[in-house]
Amino acid sequence: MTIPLAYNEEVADALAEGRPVVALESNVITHGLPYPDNAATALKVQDAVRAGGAVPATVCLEHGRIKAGMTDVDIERFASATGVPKASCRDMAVILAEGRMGALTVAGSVVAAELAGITFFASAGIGGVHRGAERTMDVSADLIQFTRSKVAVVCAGAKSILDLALTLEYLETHGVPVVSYRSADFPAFYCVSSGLRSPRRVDDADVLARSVANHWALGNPGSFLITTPVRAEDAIPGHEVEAAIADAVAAAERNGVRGNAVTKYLMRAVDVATEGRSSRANMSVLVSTAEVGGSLAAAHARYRE
Ligand code: PSU
Ligand code: MN
Repeated sequence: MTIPLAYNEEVADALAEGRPVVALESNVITHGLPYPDNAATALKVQDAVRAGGAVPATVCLEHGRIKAGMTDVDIERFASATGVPKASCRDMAVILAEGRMGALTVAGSVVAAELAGITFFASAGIGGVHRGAERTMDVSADLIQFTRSKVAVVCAGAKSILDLALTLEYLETHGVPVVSYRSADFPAFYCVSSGLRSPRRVDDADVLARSVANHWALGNPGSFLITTPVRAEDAIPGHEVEAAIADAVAAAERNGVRGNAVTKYLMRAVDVATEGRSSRANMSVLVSTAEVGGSLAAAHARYRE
């Protein structure tokens, strides 16, 4: 059997004509920002993909189908609904069988993108290895799914609520390339640098497009990670968020927050603690990753011609 896919018109036309498409996650809509900012932001992020030269395909689950390209009406419905479950790769089968709405995480989105024939995916922040994972074993399924789905993932690294050094170690062990586009360091969402050097830097979009194609021509089964940092003028210095993160991690443990609730809990706590500083950086990084994702998908589509 195959899972039914529902494409919106813009995405269906682009794929049929071989034009570049960039998948976007829907978990950020339902679990990222409050309504109505979440709906407005989702539309802005889609426009950023268009500004980069590609067609956006925000992906979600509904009515037993994978939607590849949410319409504005879909986005409004997801943004205003309450209780839409976070759908990672492990959750998709049951949510589809029950015909319910599901907001796809990065892991769920790369599964959806690959099935839909979409090569590029952009997300401001990916999941990773959590701080204290040596005790909790909390490693995001995003990383594991990167070892399985052939998708080029463009992101601004991950928030420092995670252990980014361990996140890079995991990706190295599993042979997932991490390439920083036009920067030397692995970024940390709000921050231009995580303080960690990126394993590799490439400045030329065409070389990057060829690298993505080569990765799969070499027989590799998984994703190719590309990072692009927040614009320096909108960034938050790392030391300004560090105290908030340490407090949030301690509070999560104290309050017994576990499983798939941990990430949202930590992100909320840090956003509250850095309010004012974080909202501008947040918007900036959402838009810049989507725009760079669009431009790289366009370079990749040119390279394939
Ligand atoms: N922004 C981040 N990190 C994240 C997320 C957003 O900086 O982890 C969201 C994404 O939707 C990601 C999900 O796929 O959280 C990962 O959740 P978990 O850690 O439970 O795997
Ligand atoms: Mn987890």
